[in-house]
Amino acid sequence: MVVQPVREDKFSFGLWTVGWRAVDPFGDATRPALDAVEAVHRLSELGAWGITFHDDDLIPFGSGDSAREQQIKRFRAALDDTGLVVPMATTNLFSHPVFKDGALTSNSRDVRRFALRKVLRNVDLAAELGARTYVLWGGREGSETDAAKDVRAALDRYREGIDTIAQYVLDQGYDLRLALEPKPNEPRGDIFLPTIGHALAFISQLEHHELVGVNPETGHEQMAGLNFVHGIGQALWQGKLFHIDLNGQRGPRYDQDLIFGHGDLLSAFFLVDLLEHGGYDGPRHFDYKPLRTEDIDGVWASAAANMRSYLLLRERARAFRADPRVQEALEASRLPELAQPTLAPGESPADLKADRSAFEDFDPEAAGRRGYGFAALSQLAFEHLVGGA
Ligand SMILES: [Mn+2]
Repeated sequence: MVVQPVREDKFSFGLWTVGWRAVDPFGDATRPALDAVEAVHRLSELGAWGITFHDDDLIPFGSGDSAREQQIKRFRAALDDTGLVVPMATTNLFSHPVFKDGALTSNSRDVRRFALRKVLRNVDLAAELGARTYVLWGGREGSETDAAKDVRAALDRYREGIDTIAQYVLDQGYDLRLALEPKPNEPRGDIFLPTIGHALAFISQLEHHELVGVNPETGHEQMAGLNFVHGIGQALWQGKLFHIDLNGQRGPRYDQDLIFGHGDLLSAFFLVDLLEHGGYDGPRHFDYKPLRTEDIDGVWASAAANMRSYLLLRERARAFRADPRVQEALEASRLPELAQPTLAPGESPADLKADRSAFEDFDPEAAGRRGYGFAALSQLAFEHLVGGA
């Protein structure tokens, strides 16, 4: 099947994904460094729409001002040459040893102030390059031992940090929203805001909550043993899905960052179905790592594979939705009925109490014998997914 990504598909990649040199806790780099300008050109040729970066991916930590300006100029020229956009940027608050106890929640106040300055500096660059989303992944915001942190004080500082960044965005008049990225563990034993649910609850406590949403990652939620599709469903429901990181993961273990679809395939199918039919029109951003076994050709093959996986799943999801047997099975499963409010328009709790059909005359035994047909519906999804429908 011919599937060719186009700009309208809004596929984007982190510079750190294709640029990953495959250093892991047990082994050295297996690939040479990749120049940002080459990444822009190669991704553009493959049909991607955008590229994203941590400040330190583009400009090495500690670079002087002129080296920084020079690198930004080269990067911008590559964007202009190709038409690739920068939809999102983020900050590296986890690699340098200064952040070993976290950044916005470090026990050291001077480290927290340095971290905030590092974020604000890159927020300026993000706005300058036209980014609309600024992601904050709390890589080392957390601990290995519960003796090391007062969680309530840490969350006070986390809130102060995010509100300060949001206030800066407002003061500067930037057209930028913040997106928190949850992850349960790795690199630290326990990370604050470990799941989509924790992040959404935290956002409700912010002064500038309207400016802050989430950037959930497939693998991060699955590392916690949670259903990613349900998490995305709730983020959409709350109007908080500002950005998404797509990849593959096989169950609760270390963060695998596999190619999208190369983990829980059924979940990937239902996720694409949700994104395509659930009103999400933001970037389809891949946050994956090319396998450590790959040379540079394998890197580009894997980048293309992410987009192909998404497009094939989108095709299958559309066929699933268009199949009259699926429409019938959905009816039989009473799914359309779920969209019907439980109370009638204007009905009060007292009206409900007065409705004998709801209780006194209701036959729970008969309703308990009702079959829902979910097995047949689920099998139809499976058959569309494997091309057997
Ligand atoms: Mn990951």
